[in-house]
Amino acid sequence: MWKFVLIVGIIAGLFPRVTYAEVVICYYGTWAVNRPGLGKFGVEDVNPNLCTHIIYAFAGIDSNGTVIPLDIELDINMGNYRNFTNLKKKNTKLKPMLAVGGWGEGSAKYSEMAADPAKRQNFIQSALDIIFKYNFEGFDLDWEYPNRRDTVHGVDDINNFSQLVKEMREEFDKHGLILTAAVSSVEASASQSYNISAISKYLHYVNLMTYDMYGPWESLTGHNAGLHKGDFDGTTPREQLFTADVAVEYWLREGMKQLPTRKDSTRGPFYGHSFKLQSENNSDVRAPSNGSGIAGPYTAQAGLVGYNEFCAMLKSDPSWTIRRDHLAKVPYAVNGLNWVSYDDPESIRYKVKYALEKKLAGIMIWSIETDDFYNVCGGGAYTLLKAINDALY
Ligand SMILES: *[C@@H]1O[C@H](CO)[C@@H](O)[C@H](O)[C@H]1NC(C)=O
Ligand SMILES: *[C@@H]1O[C@H](CO)[C@@H](O)[C@H](O)[C@H]1NC(C)=O
Ligand SMILES: *[C@@H]1O[C@H](CO)[C@@H](O)[C@H](O)[C@H]1NC(C)=O
Ligand SMILES: *[C@@H]1O[C@H](CO)[C@@H](O)[C@H](O)[C@H]1NC(C)=O
Ligand SMILES: *[C@@H]1O[C@H](CO)[C@@H](O)[C@H](O)[C@H]1NC(C)=O
Ligand SMILES: CC(=O)N[C@H]1CO[C@H](CO)[C@@H](O)[C@@H]1O
Repeated sequence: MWKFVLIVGIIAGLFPRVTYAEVVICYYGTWAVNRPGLGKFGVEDVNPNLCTHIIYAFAGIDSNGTVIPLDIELDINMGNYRNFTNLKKKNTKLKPMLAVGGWGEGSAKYSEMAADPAKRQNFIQSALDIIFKYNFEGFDLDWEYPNRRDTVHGVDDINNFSQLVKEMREEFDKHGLILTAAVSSVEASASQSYNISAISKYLHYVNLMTYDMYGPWESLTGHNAGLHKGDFDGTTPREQLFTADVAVEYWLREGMKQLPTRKDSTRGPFYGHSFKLQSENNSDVRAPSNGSGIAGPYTAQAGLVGYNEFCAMLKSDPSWTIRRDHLAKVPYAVNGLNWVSYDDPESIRYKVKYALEKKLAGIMIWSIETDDFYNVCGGGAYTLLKAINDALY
């Protein structure tokens, strides 16, 4: 593996510090190829020079644990797997990987697969088959989540997942393949799903999903991905624990490794959550909220907006007010009853700086197809990815 070593100058404090980062891991939600207008994002729209690893989301599994394409027409018949791994021809250092799982796959099949030695072998061998057939260079496990949701084997999922990761790494090492996993980040969730020290031994990178901390499913507004405790945070356990930095500290304490010995990365979201306020009179963080707010024109899902969609709204409608939570290091925007928590180049730079300070392996992005890849908003094409790369290198 290659490694970037950088010096980012003097971090506020007593001494200059050398910092490292080696990865920008980019998830690509391949369904974006079906979005209308300027929201359409196909493999040909990927800038292969702004990521070190790019992950195709998602493959699934069948009831035997066999890895299967979730969209055979797109993935196979239309050549999307092949086109995706061909991105390597444009950047020979790029590592194209395939993610299996995701929210839509649920937990049950994965719980069954991980509990059964034969199905685990089936899973690993079929993963290898796809990897070799289509020239992927690694695999990302997105089981959402062991011992949660519609799990079959409950708490046994924890050790079974460790076992799966161990067996998979042993097999992958024979072929020089990369193994990563996307994991829930905050202690309240992660402690139900993982033996962190066990999986940290076998994963090349741990992709911490440090987002969805607050969303429109709750009765109060809050940051999707606050880096630190914010201006409005009180002393409840919820407010004390649901931030990216507290989640990272938890994982480090439990055995996730830092550079240069080992590698893990934290994740920045390229989307925001939208809320509907109960009253214009209270539009702060922790204001009473009444469900999902605006949807984006391309992602078309109430309660969620891509950065590309939201920056265009901010640009075209002057009635939005942007505020910043100076402690949490994230912006939010208010317009009448509409309230949106999101990330922008400034908040992304803080996250990169934090990752460097903590000697994490780098930054993970969910997901590149909602970046402003066409420069609709004037921040430059691939605004957020560029901000990450500029801050890192
Ligand atoms: C699972 O494996 C069994 C035994 O090999 C086979 O009969 C069955 O068709 C498989 N199921 C799927 C969904 O492929
Ligand atoms: C894959 O690339 C080929 C050749 O450029 C192209 O004809 C095809 O449409 C691409 N497939 C997809 C799904 O974009
Ligand atoms: C977690 O894994 C470690 C390392 O494999 C092991 O020593 C420890 O006993 C496990 N913890 C639990 C609670 O199973
Ligand atoms: C919440 O929204 C619904 C309509 O979606 C409205 O009928 C209700 O009055 C609102 N509740 C509050 C407390 O604002
Ligand atoms: C907002 O505040 C104004 C002035 O205090 C008050 O008249 C109004 O009823 C309040 N609106 C709501 C929805 O609480
Ligand atoms: C390694 C391990 O803990 N295996 C367990 C996986 O789950 C099954 C079903 O609950 C258990 O029987 C195994 O002991």
